Amino acid sequence: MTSPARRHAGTRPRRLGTDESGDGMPAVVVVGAQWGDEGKGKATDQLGSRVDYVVKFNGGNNAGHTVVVGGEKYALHLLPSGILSPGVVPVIGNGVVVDLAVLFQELEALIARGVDVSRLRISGNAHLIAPYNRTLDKVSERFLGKRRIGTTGRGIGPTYADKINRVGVRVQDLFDENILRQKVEGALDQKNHLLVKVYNRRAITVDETVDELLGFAERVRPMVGDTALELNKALDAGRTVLFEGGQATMLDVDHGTYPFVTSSNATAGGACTGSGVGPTRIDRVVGVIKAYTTRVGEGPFPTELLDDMGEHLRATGGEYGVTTGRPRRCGWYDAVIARYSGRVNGLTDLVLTKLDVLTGLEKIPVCVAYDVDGVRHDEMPQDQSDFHHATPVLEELDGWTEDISECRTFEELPKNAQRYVLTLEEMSGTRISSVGVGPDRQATIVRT
Ligand code: 2SA
Ligand code: GDP
Ligand code: MG
Repeated sequence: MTSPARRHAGTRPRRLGTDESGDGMPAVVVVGAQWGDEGKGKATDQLGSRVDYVVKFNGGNNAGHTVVVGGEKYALHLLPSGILSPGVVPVIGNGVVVDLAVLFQELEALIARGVDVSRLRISGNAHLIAPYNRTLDKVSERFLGKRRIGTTGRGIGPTYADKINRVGVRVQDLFDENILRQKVEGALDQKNHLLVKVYNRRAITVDETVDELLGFAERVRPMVGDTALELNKALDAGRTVLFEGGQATMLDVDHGTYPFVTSSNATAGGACTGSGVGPTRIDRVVGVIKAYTTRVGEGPFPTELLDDMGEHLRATGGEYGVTTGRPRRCGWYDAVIARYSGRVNGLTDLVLTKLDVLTGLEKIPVCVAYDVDGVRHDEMPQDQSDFHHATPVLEELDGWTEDISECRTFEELPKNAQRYVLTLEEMSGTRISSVGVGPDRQATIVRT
Protein backbone atom coordinates (compact mmCIF):
# COMPACT_ATOMS: atom_id res chain seq x y z
CA MET A 1 0.00 0.00 0.00
CA THR A 2 1.39 3.43 -0.84
CA SER A 3 0.62 5.77 1.99
CA PRO A 4 -0.25 9.43 1.57
CA ALA A 5 2.75 10.06 3.80
CA ARG A 6 5.01 8.52 1.21
CA ARG A 7 3.29 10.28 -1.65
CA HIS A 8 3.42 13.72 -0.04
CA ALA A 9 6.64 13.37 1.89
CA GLY A 10 8.90 16.36 1.54
CA THR A 11 11.82 14.39 2.93
CA ARG A 12 12.38 10.69 2.38
CA PRO A 13 11.06 8.62 5.31
CA ARG A 14 13.63 6.95 7.50
CA ARG A 15 13.67 3.20 7.04
CA LEU A 16 11.90 1.26 9.73
CA GLY A 17 12.10 -2.07 8.01
CA THR A 18 11.56 -3.09 4.46
CA ASP A 19 8.64 -4.49 2.60
CA GLU A 20 8.99 -6.57 -0.56
CA SER A 21 9.48 -3.48 -2.69
CA GLY A 22 12.30 -2.38 -0.41
CA ASP A 23 10.56 0.88 0.46
CA GLY A 24 10.79 2.50 3.88
CA MET A 25 7.81 2.09 6.23
CA PRO A 26 6.66 5.29 7.88
CA ALA A 27 3.68 3.89 9.85
CA VAL A 28 3.85 0.58 11.66
CA VAL A 29 1.35 -0.99 14.05
CA VAL A 30 2.53 -3.49 16.68
CA VAL A 31 -0.13 -5.71 18.28
CA GLY A 32 -0.21 -8.75 20.52
CA ALA A 33 -1.26 -11.84 18.57
CA GLN A 34 -2.33 -13.99 21.56
CA TRP A 35 -3.65 -13.08 25.06
CA GLY A 36 -1.02 -10.48 25.89
CA ASP A 37 2.47 -10.39 27.38
CA GLU A 38 4.00 -11.64 24.14
CA GLY A 39 6.88 -9.18 24.54
CA LYS A 40 5.35 -6.20 22.75
CA GLY A 41 7.31 -3.85 25.01
CA LYS A 42 10.64 -5.26 23.84
CA ALA A 43 9.54 -5.30 20.18
CA THR A 44 8.31 -1.71 20.36
CA ASP A 45 11.43 -0.58 22.15
CA GLN A 46 13.60 -2.16 19.46
CA LEU A 47 11.68 -0.62 16.58
CA GLY A 48 11.35 2.55 18.65
CA SER A 49 15.02 3.33 18.35
CA ARG A 50 14.38 3.91 14.63
CA VAL A 51 11.16 5.94 14.75
CA ASP A 52 10.13 9.50 15.52
CA TYR A 53 6.82 8.88 17.34
CA VAL A 54 5.50 5.96 19.43
CA VAL A 55 1.75 6.06 20.00
CA LYS A 56 -0.23 4.13 22.59
CA PHE A 57 -3.73 3.81 21.17
CA ASN A 58 -5.78 1.61 23.55
CA GLY A 59 -6.01 0.46 27.14
CA GLY A 60 -4.40 2.17 30.09
CA ASN A 61 -2.37 1.12 33.09
CA ASN A 62 -3.73 -2.42 32.83
CA ALA A 63 -0.85 -2.97 30.40
CA GLY A 64 2.48 -4.13 31.71
CA HIS A 65 5.53 -4.05 29.47
CA THR A 66 8.97 -5.10 30.62
CA VAL A 67 11.82 -3.62 28.66
CA VAL A 68 15.43 -4.52 29.43
CA VAL A 69 18.02 -2.05 28.20
CA GLY A 70 21.68 -2.89 28.87
CA GLY A 71 20.70 -5.10 31.82
CA GLU A 72 18.46 -2.36 33.32
CA LYS A 73 14.83 -3.40 33.68
CA TYR A 74 11.95 -0.98 33.14
CA ALA A 75 8.29 -1.85 33.82
CA LEU A 76 5.91 0.43 31.97
CA HIS A 77 2.15 0.52 32.31
CA LEU A 78 0.50 3.68 31.04
CA LEU A 79 3.43 5.18 29.17
CA PRO A 80 4.31 3.99 25.66
CA SER A 81 7.45 1.81 25.58
CA GLY A 82 8.98 4.26 23.09
CA ILE A 83 9.55 6.66 25.98
CA LEU A 84 12.85 4.88 26.63
CA SER A 85 14.29 5.81 23.23
CA PRO A 86 16.04 9.19 23.18
CA GLY A 87 14.58 11.53 20.56
CA VAL A 88 11.28 9.68 20.23
CA VAL A 89 8.03 11.58 20.85
CA PRO A 90 5.80 9.33 22.97
CA VAL A 91 2.08 9.91 22.42
CA ILE A 92 -0.94 8.84 24.47
CA GLY A 93 -3.72 8.75 21.89
CA ASN A 94 -7.44 9.46 22.21
CA GLY A 95 -8.21 5.73 22.52
CA VAL A 96 -6.33 5.42 25.83
CA VAL A 97 -7.83 5.72 29.30
CA VAL A 98 -5.59 7.75 31.60
CA ASP A 99 -5.16 7.48 35.36
CA LEU A 100 -3.47 10.78 36.16
CA ALA A 101 -1.98 9.64 39.47
CA VAL A 102 -0.35 6.68 37.71
CA LEU A 103 0.84 8.91 34.87
CA PHE A 104 2.81 11.13 37.23
CA GLN A 105 4.11 8.22 39.32
CA GLU A 106 5.50 6.59 36.17
CA LEU A 107 6.95 9.85 34.85
CA GLU A 108 8.64 10.61 38.17
CA ALA A 109 10.12 7.10 38.41
CA LEU A 110 11.61 7.47 34.92
CA ILE A 111 12.93 10.97 35.60
CA ALA A 112 14.65 9.60 38.74
CA ARG A 113 16.42 7.08 36.49
CA GLY A 114 17.59 9.78 34.08
CA VAL A 115 15.05 9.18 31.29
CA ASP A 116 14.04 12.30 29.35
CA VAL A 117 10.23 12.37 29.39
CA SER A 118 9.79 15.98 28.32
CA ARG A 119 8.44 15.14 24.86
CA LEU A 120 5.33 13.28 26.02
CA ARG A 121 2.11 14.30 24.24
CA ILE A 122 -1.41 13.43 25.42
CA SER A 123 -4.62 13.68 23.43
CA GLY A 124 -7.20 16.08 24.88
CA ASN A 125 -9.81 13.52 23.82
CA ALA A 126 -8.39 10.64 25.88
CA HIS A 127 -10.69 9.63 28.74
CA LEU A 128 -9.74 9.86 32.41
CA ILE A 129 -10.01 6.98 34.84
CA ALA A 130 -11.96 8.69 37.62
CA PRO A 131 -11.46 7.36 41.16
CA TYR A 132 -15.03 5.97 41.22
CA ASN A 133 -14.21 3.77 38.21
CA ARG A 134 -11.33 2.12 40.05
CA THR A 135 -13.69 1.39 42.94
CA LEU A 136 -16.39 0.03 40.62
CA ASP A 137 -13.95 -2.28 38.81
CA LYS A 138 -12.89 -3.88 42.10
CA VAL A 139 -16.31 -4.18 43.73
CA SER A 140 -18.03 -5.49 40.60
CA GLU A 141 -15.40 -8.23 40.22
CA ARG A 142 -15.98 -9.23 43.84
CA PHE A 143 -19.72 -9.16 43.24
CA LEU A 144 -19.41 -11.40 40.14
CA GLY A 145 -17.65 -14.09 42.18
CA LYS A 146 -17.20 -17.18 40.02
CA ARG A 147 -18.32 -15.25 36.94
CA ARG A 148 -15.57 -12.63 37.35
CA ILE A 149 -13.40 -11.59 34.36
CA GLY A 150 -10.15 -11.48 36.34
CA THR A 151 -9.55 -7.81 35.52
CA THR A 152 -6.48 -5.91 36.65
CA GLY A 153 -8.71 -3.79 38.92
CA ARG A 154 -7.43 -0.55 37.42
CA GLY A 155 -10.85 0.85 36.44
CA ILE A 156 -10.42 0.14 32.73
CA GLY A 157 -13.81 -1.46 31.98
CA PRO A 158 -15.97 1.09 33.86
CA THR A 159 -14.08 3.98 32.19
CA TYR A 160 -14.67 2.62 28.68
CA ALA A 161 -18.29 1.94 29.67
CA ASP A 162 -18.64 5.63 30.61
CA LYS A 163 -17.12 6.62 27.27
CA ILE A 164 -19.66 4.55 25.34
CA ASN A 165 -22.49 5.70 27.64
CA ARG A 166 -21.39 9.28 26.92
CA VAL A 167 -20.85 10.13 30.57
CA GLY A 168 -17.04 9.93 30.43
CA VAL A 169 -14.63 12.61 31.61
CA ARG A 170 -11.94 13.58 29.11
CA VAL A 171 -8.50 15.12 29.54
CA GLN A 172 -9.70 18.45 28.05
CA ASP A 173 -12.42 18.68 30.73
CA LEU A 174 -9.65 19.36 33.26
CA PHE A 175 -9.28 22.84 31.83
CA ASP A 176 -12.84 24.01 32.44
CA GLU A 177 -13.93 23.48 36.02
CA ASN A 178 -17.63 24.06 35.23
CA ILE A 179 -17.70 21.41 32.55
CA LEU A 180 -15.66 19.02 34.69
CA ARG A 181 -18.06 19.44 37.59
CA GLN A 182 -21.13 18.89 35.38
CA LYS A 183 -19.64 15.74 33.90
CA VAL A 184 -18.63 14.32 37.25
CA GLU A 185 -22.11 15.12 38.63
CA GLY A 186 -23.72 13.32 35.69
CA ALA A 187 -21.54 10.27 36.11
CA LEU A 188 -21.91 10.12 39.89
CA ASP A 189 -25.70 10.30 39.67
CA GLN A 190 -25.52 6.84 38.11
CA LYS A 191 -22.52 5.47 40.03
CA ASN A 192 -23.67 6.34 43.52
CA HIS A 193 -26.91 4.51 42.98
CA LEU A 194 -24.95 1.41 42.04
CA LEU A 195 -22.30 1.84 44.75
CA VAL A 196 -24.74 2.39 47.58
CA LYS A 197 -27.75 0.26 46.60
CA VAL A 198 -26.05 -2.67 44.86
CA TYR A 199 -22.54 -2.85 46.29
CA ASN A 200 -23.27 -1.51 49.76
CA ARG A 201 -20.49 1.09 49.59
CA ARG A 202 -20.41 4.73 50.65
CA ALA A 203 -21.45 7.39 48.14
CA ILE A 204 -18.60 9.29 46.44
CA THR A 205 -18.91 13.07 46.45
CA VAL A 206 -18.58 15.35 43.44
CA ASP A 207 -16.19 17.61 45.37
CA GLU A 208 -13.69 14.91 46.30
CA THR A 209 -13.61 13.69 42.70
CA VAL A 210 -13.28 17.12 41.11
CA ASP A 211 -10.58 18.14 43.61
CA GLU A 212 -8.53 15.03 42.90
CA LEU A 213 -8.72 15.49 39.14
CA LEU A 214 -8.12 19.25 39.22
CA GLY A 215 -5.03 18.66 41.34
CA PHE A 216 -3.31 17.36 38.19
CA ALA A 217 -4.63 19.91 35.68
CA GLU A 218 -1.77 22.41 35.59
CA ARG A 219 0.91 19.71 35.50
CA VAL A 220 -0.72 17.90 32.61
CA ARG A 221 -1.68 20.99 30.61
CA PRO A 222 1.61 21.47 28.70
CA MET A 223 1.50 17.84 27.49
CA VAL A 224 -2.03 18.04 26.09
CA GLY A 225 -2.85 18.75 22.46
CA ASP A 226 -4.52 17.64 19.26
CA THR A 227 -2.36 14.56 18.83
CA ALA A 228 -4.33 13.35 15.77
CA LEU A 229 -3.39 16.54 13.94
CA GLU A 230 0.21 16.34 15.17
CA LEU A 231 0.58 12.73 13.99
CA ASN A 232 -0.95 13.37 10.58
CA LYS A 233 1.32 16.39 10.10
CA ALA A 234 4.31 14.31 11.16
CA LEU A 235 3.43 11.63 8.58
CA ASP A 236 3.01 14.33 5.92
CA ALA A 237 6.50 15.52 6.75
CA GLY A 238 7.94 12.04 6.26
CA ARG A 239 8.30 11.17 9.93
CA THR A 240 8.01 7.58 11.12
CA VAL A 241 5.29 6.56 13.56
CA LEU A 242 4.91 3.35 15.52
CA PHE A 243 1.54 2.43 17.04
CA GLU A 244 1.93 0.29 20.14
CA GLY A 245 -0.98 -2.00 21.00
CA GLY A 246 -1.85 -2.78 24.61
CA GLN A 247 -3.21 -6.23 25.62
CA ALA A 248 -3.81 -8.39 22.54
CA THR A 249 -6.00 -9.79 19.78
CA MET A 250 -7.70 -12.45 21.93
CA LEU A 251 -8.47 -9.78 24.56
CA ASP A 252 -10.02 -7.40 22.00
CA VAL A 253 -13.57 -6.44 22.92
CA ASP A 254 -14.84 -7.35 19.42
CA HIS A 255 -12.52 -10.12 18.25
CA GLY A 256 -11.41 -11.71 21.51
CA THR A 257 -12.90 -14.35 23.78
CA TYR A 258 -15.81 -12.15 24.90
CA PRO A 259 -16.72 -11.54 27.73
CA PHE A 260 -13.26 -12.57 28.97
CA VAL A 261 -11.63 -9.61 27.27
CA THR A 262 -10.49 -6.10 28.02
CA SER A 263 -12.79 -3.22 27.07
CA SER A 264 -10.87 -1.73 24.14
CA ASN A 265 -9.89 -2.61 20.57
CA ALA A 266 -6.47 -4.15 20.90
CA THR A 267 -6.41 -5.25 17.24
CA ALA A 268 -4.81 -3.24 14.45
CA GLY A 269 -8.00 -1.31 13.62
CA GLY A 270 -7.79 0.21 17.10
CA ALA A 271 -4.59 1.97 16.06
CA CYS A 272 -6.64 4.13 13.68
CA THR A 273 -9.65 4.85 15.89
CA GLY A 274 -7.42 5.28 18.92
CA SER A 275 -5.10 7.81 17.29
CA GLY A 276 -6.95 9.64 14.52
CA VAL A 277 -4.66 8.32 11.79
CA GLY A 278 -6.53 6.70 8.90
CA PRO A 279 -6.02 3.11 7.70
CA THR A 280 -4.59 4.15 4.30
CA ARG A 281 -1.57 5.56 6.12
CA ILE A 282 -0.59 2.27 7.77
CA ASP A 283 2.18 0.40 5.97
CA ARG A 284 2.98 -2.54 8.19
CA VAL A 285 1.18 -4.48 10.94
CA VAL A 286 3.44 -6.57 13.16
CA GLY A 287 1.96 -9.28 15.39
CA VAL A 288 4.05 -10.20 18.41
CA ILE A 289 3.65 -13.86 19.34
CA LYS A 290 5.27 -16.11 21.93
CA ALA A 291 6.79 -19.46 20.96
CA TYR A 292 4.20 -20.86 23.41
CA THR A 293 1.02 -19.27 24.84
CA THR A 294 0.07 -17.53 28.09
CA ARG A 295 -3.05 -15.95 29.49
CA VAL A 296 -3.80 -13.97 32.71
CA GLY A 297 -7.30 -13.76 34.07
CA GLU A 298 -10.28 -15.99 33.40
CA GLY A 299 -11.58 -17.43 30.12
CA PRO A 300 -11.09 -20.33 27.72
CA PHE A 301 -7.57 -21.41 26.72
CA PRO A 302 -7.49 -24.64 24.66
CA THR A 303 -3.74 -25.40 24.88
CA GLU A 304 -3.46 -24.63 28.61
CA LEU A 305 -1.19 -26.99 30.59
CA LEU A 306 -2.37 -27.61 34.12
CA ASP A 307 0.48 -30.00 34.89
CA ASP A 308 4.21 -29.81 35.66
CA MET A 309 4.94 -28.72 32.10
CA GLY A 310 2.75 -25.63 32.61
CA GLU A 311 4.70 -24.92 35.79
CA HIS A 312 7.99 -25.43 33.90
CA LEU A 313 7.04 -22.85 31.24
CA ARG A 314 5.88 -20.41 33.94
CA ALA A 315 9.13 -20.74 35.91
CA THR A 316 11.47 -20.74 32.89
CA GLY A 317 9.63 -17.92 31.11
CA GLY A 318 9.14 -15.83 34.28
CA GLU A 319 5.42 -15.78 33.53
CA TYR A 320 4.04 -13.45 36.19
CA GLY A 321 1.94 -10.33 35.47
CA VAL A 322 3.91 -7.09 35.28
CA THR A 323 0.98 -5.09 36.62
CA THR A 324 -0.58 -7.37 39.22
CA GLY A 325 2.09 -10.05 39.74
CA ARG A 326 -0.49 -12.77 38.98
CA PRO A 327 0.91 -16.09 37.73
CA ARG A 328 0.17 -16.45 34.02
CA ARG A 329 -1.53 -19.58 32.74
CA CYS A 330 0.77 -21.36 30.27
CA GLY A 331 0.24 -23.68 27.29
CA TRP A 332 1.57 -24.73 23.90
CA TYR A 333 1.72 -22.58 20.75
CA ASP A 334 -1.65 -22.39 19.05
CA ALA A 335 -1.49 -22.03 15.26
CA VAL A 336 -5.29 -21.65 15.01
CA ILE A 337 -5.01 -18.45 17.05
CA ALA A 338 -1.99 -17.33 15.04
CA ARG A 339 -3.97 -17.68 11.80
CA TYR A 340 -6.98 -15.90 13.34
CA SER A 341 -4.72 -13.03 14.47
CA GLY A 342 -3.19 -12.88 11.01
CA ARG A 343 -6.66 -12.36 9.55
CA VAL A 344 -8.31 -9.93 11.96
CA ASN A 345 -5.22 -7.72 12.14
CA GLY A 346 -4.09 -8.06 8.53
CA LEU A 347 -0.63 -8.92 9.82
CA THR A 348 2.30 -8.33 7.49
CA ASP A 349 4.72 -10.19 9.74
CA LEU A 350 5.15 -11.91 13.08
CA VAL A 351 7.79 -11.28 15.72
CA LEU A 352 8.29 -14.60 17.51
CA THR A 353 9.46 -14.17 21.11
CA LYS A 354 10.84 -16.34 23.92
CA LEU A 355 12.10 -19.18 21.77
CA ASP A 356 14.88 -19.60 24.38
CA VAL A 357 12.29 -20.63 27.00
CA LEU A 358 11.66 -23.87 25.08
CA THR A 359 15.34 -24.93 25.14
CA GLY A 360 15.82 -28.32 26.78
CA LEU A 361 12.44 -29.82 25.87
CA GLU A 362 12.74 -33.12 24.01
CA LYS A 363 9.47 -32.71 22.12
CA ILE A 364 7.42 -29.53 21.64
CA PRO A 365 3.73 -30.03 20.85
CA VAL A 366 2.01 -27.36 18.73
CA CYS A 367 -1.76 -26.98 18.26
CA VAL A 368 -2.75 -27.21 14.58
CA ALA A 369 -6.55 -27.49 14.93
CA TYR A 370 -9.26 -28.04 17.54
CA ASP A 371 -11.37 -31.05 18.29
CA VAL A 372 -14.86 -30.03 19.38
CA ASP A 373 -16.92 -33.04 20.42
CA GLY A 374 -15.32 -35.18 17.73
CA VAL A 375 -15.46 -32.54 14.98
CA ARG A 376 -12.20 -31.04 13.69
CA HIS A 377 -12.02 -27.23 13.42
CA ASP A 378 -9.11 -25.85 11.43
CA GLU A 379 -10.18 -22.27 12.05
CA MET A 380 -11.27 -20.39 15.16
CA PRO A 381 -14.89 -21.40 15.91
CA GLN A 382 -17.33 -18.49 15.93
CA ASP A 383 -19.54 -20.23 18.48
CA GLN A 384 -18.34 -19.43 22.02
CA SER A 385 -19.42 -22.84 23.34
CA ASP A 386 -17.34 -24.59 20.68
CA PHE A 387 -14.28 -22.62 21.73
CA HIS A 388 -14.93 -23.33 25.41
CA HIS A 389 -15.08 -27.07 24.61
CA ALA A 390 -12.19 -27.14 22.14
CA THR A 391 -9.35 -29.53 22.84
CA PRO A 392 -6.14 -29.10 20.88
CA VAL A 393 -5.09 -31.35 18.00
CA LEU A 394 -1.35 -31.43 18.66
CA GLU A 395 1.59 -32.10 16.38
CA GLU A 396 4.92 -32.86 18.09
CA LEU A 397 8.07 -31.13 16.89
CA ASP A 398 11.62 -32.07 17.92
CA GLY A 399 13.29 -29.90 20.55
CA TRP A 400 16.92 -28.80 21.07
CA THR A 401 19.26 -28.67 24.06
CA GLU A 402 21.85 -26.08 23.02
CA ASP A 403 21.74 -22.62 24.67
CA ILE A 404 20.42 -20.25 21.99
CA SER A 405 20.52 -17.00 23.96
CA GLU A 406 23.72 -15.82 22.27
CA CYS A 407 22.56 -16.64 18.72
CA ARG A 408 22.23 -13.54 16.56
CA THR A 409 21.64 -15.07 13.12
CA PHE A 410 19.07 -17.64 12.06
CA GLU A 411 21.80 -20.00 10.85
CA GLU A 412 23.41 -20.04 14.32
CA LEU A 413 20.26 -21.62 15.78
CA PRO A 414 20.32 -25.42 16.20
CA LYS A 415 18.66 -27.18 13.25
CA ASN A 416 15.62 -28.23 15.31
CA ALA A 417 15.09 -24.67 16.54
CA GLN A 418 15.25 -23.45 12.93
CA ARG A 419 12.76 -26.14 11.97
CA TYR A 420 10.45 -25.14 14.86
CA VAL A 421 10.40 -21.51 13.65
CA LEU A 422 9.86 -22.46 10.00
CA THR A 423 7.07 -24.90 10.88
CA LEU A 424 5.32 -22.26 13.02
CA GLU A 425 5.65 -19.81 10.16
CA GLU A 426 4.04 -22.22 7.73
CA MET A 427 1.25 -23.23 10.11
CA SER A 428 0.51 -19.62 11.07
CA GLY A 429 0.34 -18.24 7.53
CA THR A 430 2.42 -15.14 8.28
CA ARG A 431 6.13 -14.56 7.79
CA ILE A 432 8.23 -14.56 10.97
CA SER A 433 10.50 -11.55 10.58
CA SER A 434 12.39 -11.84 13.86
CA VAL A 435 12.98 -14.28 16.71
CA GLY A 436 13.56 -13.40 20.37
CA VAL A 437 16.15 -15.45 22.25
CA GLY A 438 16.31 -13.49 25.53
CA PRO A 439 14.81 -10.47 27.31
CA ASP A 440 17.59 -7.99 26.43
CA ARG A 441 17.18 -5.54 23.55
CA GLN A 442 20.09 -7.24 21.73
CA ALA A 443 18.83 -10.81 22.15
CA THR A 444 17.01 -10.89 18.82
CA ILE A 445 17.54 -12.56 15.48
CA VAL A 446 16.31 -10.44 12.57
CA ARG A 447 15.51 -12.55 9.50
CA THR A 448 16.29 -10.92 6.22
P1 2SA B 1 -8.97 -5.26 32.35
O1 2SA B 1 -8.26 -4.88 33.63
O2 2SA B 1 -10.41 -4.84 32.35
O3 2SA B 1 -8.25 -4.84 31.11
O4 2SA B 1 -9.01 -6.89 32.38
C1 2SA B 1 -9.77 -7.59 31.42
C2 2SA B 1 -9.02 -8.82 30.89
O5 2SA B 1 -7.84 -8.39 30.18
C3 2SA B 1 -6.70 -9.03 30.71
N1 2SA B 1 -5.55 -8.12 30.70
C4 2SA B 1 -4.29 -8.53 30.51
N2 2SA B 1 -3.80 -9.72 30.11
C5 2SA B 1 -2.45 -9.81 30.02
N3 2SA B 1 -1.58 -8.81 30.37
C6 2SA B 1 -2.07 -7.62 30.77
N4 2SA B 1 -1.29 -6.73 31.39
C7 2SA B 1 -0.52 -7.11 32.60
C8 2SA B 1 0.83 -7.69 32.20
C9 2SA B 1 -1.36 -8.09 33.42
C10 2SA B 1 -1.03 -8.29 34.88
O6 2SA B 1 1.40 -7.18 31.24
O7 2SA B 1 1.31 -8.63 32.80
O8 2SA B 1 -0.04 -7.79 35.43
O9 2SA B 1 -1.83 -8.98 35.52
C11 2SA B 1 -3.48 -7.42 30.80
N5 2SA B 1 -4.27 -6.36 31.09
C12 2SA B 1 -5.54 -6.82 31.02
C13 2SA B 1 -7.07 -9.33 32.16
O10 2SA B 1 -6.26 -10.36 32.71
C14 2SA B 1 -8.52 -9.75 32.00
O11 2SA B 1 -8.58 -11.08 31.56
P1 GDP C 1 4.09 -7.22 26.80
O1 GDP C 1 2.94 -6.95 27.72
O2 GDP C 1 3.66 -7.86 25.52
O3 GDP C 1 4.96 -6.02 26.57
O4 GDP C 1 4.99 -8.30 27.50
P2 GDP C 1 5.48 -8.32 29.03
O5 GDP C 1 6.58 -7.34 29.20
O6 GDP C 1 4.30 -8.24 29.94
O7 GDP C 1 6.00 -9.82 29.14
C1 GDP C 1 7.01 -10.31 28.31
C2 GDP C 1 8.21 -10.74 29.17
O8 GDP C 1 9.08 -11.50 28.37
C3 GDP C 1 9.05 -9.60 29.70
O9 GDP C 1 9.52 -9.97 30.98
C4 GDP C 1 10.21 -9.48 28.71
O10 GDP C 1 11.39 -8.95 29.30
C5 GDP C 1 10.39 -10.92 28.34
N1 GDP C 1 10.86 -11.18 26.97
C6 GDP C 1 10.54 -10.55 25.81
N2 GDP C 1 11.11 -11.17 24.76
C7 GDP C 1 11.80 -12.24 25.27
C8 GDP C 1 12.58 -13.30 24.70
O11 GDP C 1 12.74 -13.42 23.48
N3 GDP C 1 13.10 -14.23 25.58
C9 GDP C 1 12.91 -14.15 26.93
N4 GDP C 1 13.44 -15.10 27.70
N5 GDP C 1 12.19 -13.17 27.50
C10 GDP C 1 11.64 -12.23 26.68
MG1 MG D 1 2.35 -7.34 29.60
